[in-house]
Parts: sequence; C-alpha cells; structure tokens
Amino acid sequence: MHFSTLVAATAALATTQAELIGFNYGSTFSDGSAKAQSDFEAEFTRAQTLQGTNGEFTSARLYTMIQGATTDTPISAIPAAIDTQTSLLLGLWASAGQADFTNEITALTSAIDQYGSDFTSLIVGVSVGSEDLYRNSPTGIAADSGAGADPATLVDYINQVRSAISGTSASGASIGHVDTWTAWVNGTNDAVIAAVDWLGMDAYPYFENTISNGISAANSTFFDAYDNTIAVASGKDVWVTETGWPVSGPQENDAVASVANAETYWQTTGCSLFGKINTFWYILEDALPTTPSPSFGIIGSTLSDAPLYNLTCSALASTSSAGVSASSSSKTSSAVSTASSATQPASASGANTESLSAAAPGPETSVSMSQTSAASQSSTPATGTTTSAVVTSSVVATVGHTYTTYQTTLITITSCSSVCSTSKTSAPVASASGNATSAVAPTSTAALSSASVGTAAPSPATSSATTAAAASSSASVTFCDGNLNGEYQYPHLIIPVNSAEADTAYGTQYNGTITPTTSTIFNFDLPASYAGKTCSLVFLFPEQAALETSAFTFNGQGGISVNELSSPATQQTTYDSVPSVAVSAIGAFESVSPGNSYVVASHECNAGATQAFEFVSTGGLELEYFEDWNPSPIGAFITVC
Ligand SMILES: *[C@@H]1O[C@H](CO)[C@@H](O)[C@H](O)[C@H]1NC(C)=O
Ligand SMILES: *[C@@H]1O[C@H](CO)[C@@H](O)[C@H](O)[C@H]1NC(C)=O
Ligand SMILES: *[C@@H]1O[C@H](CO)[C@@H](O)[C@H](O)[C@H]1NC(C)=O
Ligand SMILES: *[C@@H]1O[C@H](CO)[C@@H](O)[C@H](O)[C@H]1NC(C)=O
Ligand SMILES: CC(=O)N[C@H]1CO[C@H](CO)[C@@H](O)[C@@H]1O
Repeated sequence: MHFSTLVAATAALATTQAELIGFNYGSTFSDGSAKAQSDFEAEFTRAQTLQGTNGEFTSARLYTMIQGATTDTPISAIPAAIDTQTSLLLGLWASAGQADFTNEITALTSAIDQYGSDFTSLIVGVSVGSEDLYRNSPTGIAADSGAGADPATLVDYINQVRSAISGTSASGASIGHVDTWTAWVNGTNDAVIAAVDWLGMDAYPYFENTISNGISAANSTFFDAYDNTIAVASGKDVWVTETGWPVSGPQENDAVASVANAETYWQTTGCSLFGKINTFWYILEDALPTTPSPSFGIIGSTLSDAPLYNLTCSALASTSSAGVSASSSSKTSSAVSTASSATQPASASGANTESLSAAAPGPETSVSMSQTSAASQSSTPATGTTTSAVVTSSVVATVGHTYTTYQTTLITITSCSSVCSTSKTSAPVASASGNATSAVAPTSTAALSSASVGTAAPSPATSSATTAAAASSSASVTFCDGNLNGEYQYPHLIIPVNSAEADTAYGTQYNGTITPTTSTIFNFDLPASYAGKTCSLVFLFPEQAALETSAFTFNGQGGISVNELSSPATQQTTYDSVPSVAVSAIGAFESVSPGNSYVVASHECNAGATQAFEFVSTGGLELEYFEDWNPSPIGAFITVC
C-alpha cells in the first residue's frame, strides 16, 4: 500500500510536467455544508473517470486551505488528493484580513507537517488569493462582490507564503495569484505581477454582457482575454484558472445558458486549451444538492450520472480557426442561431453588467486594450451579476473595514435579476417598532460599504423550508445580499420567549434577545409581489462603533441556530406556546461576532405569507440588541433579489 502510493506519487509528479488539466473545487456543497474527505474523494475520482475523456482531469484547484467549519484545520481535500493522486493547485483566501490569512497559512503549514511529501509532491502551485483585485475594482464594488484586497496587501501575503514554505518540503512550490483578466491588465496591479511566478486568469465570455457575447463569439472573446493577459505578464506563464459556460441560468445579453452551448464552449475553447495550457475548468459539479443559477456543472446533481454533454474533443476542435461552433455537433448549430437572435433583457434597465470579467475588447474594437477595458469598466453601472465568495459558516459584510471571518470559501456565481441592484424598498420604520408602518426610506448607499454575499444553510433541508412555490421552481439557489442596499423586509413582530418564565407573553419588542434561556421569534410578512423572487434571511451584526442609533450587549461567545416555525408568532406567544418547528436549524453559526453579516438561509420567497423564524442561542451566547435598519443596520432581515 505504501509502495503503490509512492509509485503513484511519482507518476503524478510526471503529469505535472505536462500541462495541467483539472477542475475547480469549492469547499462546500451548494447548500453551504462542508465537503468531507469522502466527498472530495468521490469528486476527484469522478473527474478521473469521466465518460468521453481519457482520465486527464487529474488536477484540482482549491480556494482555501481551511476545512469547512474549522478555524485553521487543513482542508480534507488534501488526504482525498493523496488517496486519488490528484495534483493540487492550492488556494489561500486573501480578502478577509491578516488574521484570517494567518489561519490560511497555519492550515498550509499544518498540512505540510501532517502529510509530508505525500502532500507536497502533489502541489503544482499555490494561489495567494482569488479575484481579490477584481472585487476591489469599480466593477467589483458595483457588483457588491464582497471584500477584496489591494495589490500591496497581496504582495505582502505572497511574501508571507514564500517565507512560510521555505525550508519545508513545499519550498519549491510556484506561487501565483488568480484574478479576472481585467484586473491583470490594470496597470495599478503590476506589483502583483512582479511578485508572482505565474498568473492565473479567470474569464467567462458568458458574463461579458456589454459586448456581443453569443456562443458564436465566445471562443474569440476568451482568447482575446487570454492574449491581453499574456501581453502584460512580463513573460510569466498565464494559467487558465476558471472558465466555463453555464448549462442553465439567465441569458446574459446574447449569451444563452444551455447544455448545447456549454458543449459548444467545451468543444471550442476547452478543447483548444486542454493539454496545451494549464486549465482548471469551472466546474465538475455545482448542483448538489440544489442547482445554482447560473449552473456551470458538467454533471447534474448526482455525481455518478453521465456528464450532461459529450466531453470528447472532436478532431476539428483544435484546428478550426474561427470561434464558431462549426466543430461541434448538429445540436449546437441550433443553439447558435438561438443565441444570435436573442434579445437583451438586461439592457433596458442598464443595471446588469458583467462580473468576473468585465467587457473584453471585442475583435471589432481595435483600441488599445487597457484603454478599452478601463473605459468599459468605468462606464458600467451597478450590477446584477456577481462573483461571490460563499462561506459556509460565517461571512462578510463589514462596516468601513474588512474584518471578516471566512471559515471556508468557494467561488460561486450568483445572478440576481435586475431588482437586486435597482430597487430600494421604502418600507422600514426607524425604530423597527413592533408593528408600525413604514416611514422613511433607508439612507441607501451610506449604509454598509462593502458587505456581500451569502452563506447557505448548513442543512440540506432548505428547500422544504420554503413554500409551495419552491416545489414548482427549478430550484435556483441565489443568495441575496447580506446588506440592506437592495430590497428587503424588516420583521413586523419581534417576540421573545423565555424558558425561565415559560407562560409569560412578552408581546412584541424593539429588542432582539438571544440567550441560553430566551429565544426571539421574528415574523416577516412577505408581499405577494415577491412571487418568483429569492429571499435570504440575514442576520446583520455590525460593530458597536458602526451603530448610530442602536446598541447591543454581547458576552462575546457562542453562536445562533435558527428554526423556521410552522406558523407565525402572535403577541400572546409564550415559551410554552411557541408554534412547532417546521425546519430545525435552517441555518446555524457556531460562532458569531460583531463586524459580520450572516446569511442564514436562502430560497424562493414564500410570497404572500407570514413566516416566523426563531433565533436560538448556542454555545452560551448572550446577545441583546435594538433591531434597527439605520446605519449600520443590525438584526434579522430578509433581503430580496
Ligand atoms: C485598478 O486597480 C486598482 C488597484 O487594485 C483599483 O483600485 C482600481 O479601481 C482599478 N481600476 C479599474 C478601472 O479597475
Ligand atoms: C479558438 O480560438 C483560438 C485562438 O484564436 C484558436 O487557436 C482555436 O482554434 C479556436 N478554436 C476553435 C474551435 O475555433
Ligand atoms: C462524442 O463526440 C465524439 C467526437 O466528436 C464522437 O466521436 C462520439 O461519437 C460522440 N459520442 C457520443 C456518445 O455522441
Ligand atoms: C435594548 O437593548 C439595548 C442594548 O443591549 C439596551 O441598551 C436597551 O436598554 C434595551 N432596551 C430595552 C427596552 O430593554
Ligand atoms: C402594518 C403592519 O405591518 N401590520 C402587520 C403587523 O403584523 C401582523 C402579523 O405579523 C401582520 O399581519 C400585519 O400586516
């Protein structure tokens, strides 16, 4: 056994000399639950045995070194990679501040100590960060894409990683950084290019919705991005760290998400890359247990199922000269004509933009590249499509600074319809009083400066938490913003219940109270007009200093667990008469701390209904706060997109 591992390791090392072919692997499933070693093993094995391939998909790109729901335990993808001889492009999450980056480094060095050369011989590269510069760019900020990092910080982190691995068996690992091609061509980021050994480029023609981006243009759009990155790379290698085309999801300008187009993109761009340029495709599977929108997975929600399309590269794929789908099957030509006749749903509002990759200078534009991209970025308004870092157990949001706790991260792509960025509700009451009517509109943009993105409920049961409507939907799990910059609902009743005074009805309160004896139930009334939209239950917990009109007391320990109740609370509800639990722990956070916002659960809005959620203390948490939408908002809200 030991022997065969060694032999296999040698073989893997040999593969690393050739161009890498692999997939991106998030650390969580689409419901936010952490992948275990066996899950990574199943995925890595599946990648190596995909019908239509010759077992070339032997490499895995990771986004974080940290196992889900832990502080700094090495990710269990490592032993899975050792067992399946999968080579690893490691990733350290770099947008959450020094303390969290230190945890990433700790996980890396612990893994080196724990697994030794079985692990380090599989390392083909280490990426310090992922799309951090993109998230810091105007486009990324407009897209509410979450906290990023500036070039100087990344250079510092790169040096930290170099010094952490020096003198270990991983000391030879090449260090890179992954970002969108638009970030690479931004001259302000040149220091990062100087600091890395290679550049990882993410580019998605599908999202380049400010140009003609139908499937027939996709291959040339992709290679324009690649060539533009090469042009600024100072001779360093450019790896393709993310690309792909969705099998389902919204149309982006001319780009139609469909299985046929995903196959065409694979045949043209994928087959032009595989074996020639290090490539990490997005993505093997993103649909377990629920299908995101858009969904890029080449496998649906059951890993053992056959791929959704034919993965065999046709002979024509690499020889055809134009970025057209002449090379692929007859299925795709109809997809192409669909795409080219498509209309532009987003253009009317002017609110949708690209995300990962801002507009590429199309082949028809012959302006110098950097000018073009700068112009197209700055002229791009707010966004409906974001690249988001999804975190399993705690997240994001920050008020003026970037203190965040990333337990585990993965890159997912969520796409909100235009309402996400355009509508501002006028509802909430300044005092969030029990059942008052609305008054002032929120002071919109001043509120949370960065914030972002979501976490899924750890329980795979979220879909049952929803409504009748969910059953008929095609289960698109989108995470609405963890801030109140878009449309949202505040609770209309806030009812504490106390096990120490089990028959006392406290009636509705201004304060949320969550202690070992007292839980608080929040009723939300969701308008019928929310039908078909996504609702995210969020818990916003800013730092005290960020509060203007509110306050909290917190004992600094523990977490919260949230139950969905089968019926709303009333003014008469007591501990003894709490409605039964419909879904236990639809979301839970082992530890919460000020400076974060938490997306507890996300699913299709239960439009027209009143929904009640009970927030329960875990781990000794004692928290009391004044529920308030004023800057910075604090408490339980439902954000809508
Ligand atoms: C260029 O990069 C800098 C530093 O990351 C960033 O602040 C700036 O907004 C970027 N500009 C554009 C147009 O993306
Ligand atoms: C895609 O574009 C690249 C770069 O121009 C080219 O080499 C390749 O042949 C194209 N692939 C197809 C299938 O057209
Ligand atoms: C998949 O595509 C290859 C190359 O075009 C072709 O030879 C093969 O017959 C196809 N397989 C199926 C099952 O359609
Ligand atoms: C609400 O909570 C705040 C913060 O803990 C506290 O200062 C205030 O006294 C509470 N209000 C009531 C009515 O209990
Ligand atoms: C004006 C208002 O918001 N009224 C709400 C008070 O709370 C009850 C129960 O949650 C709702 O039914 C009302 O619409």
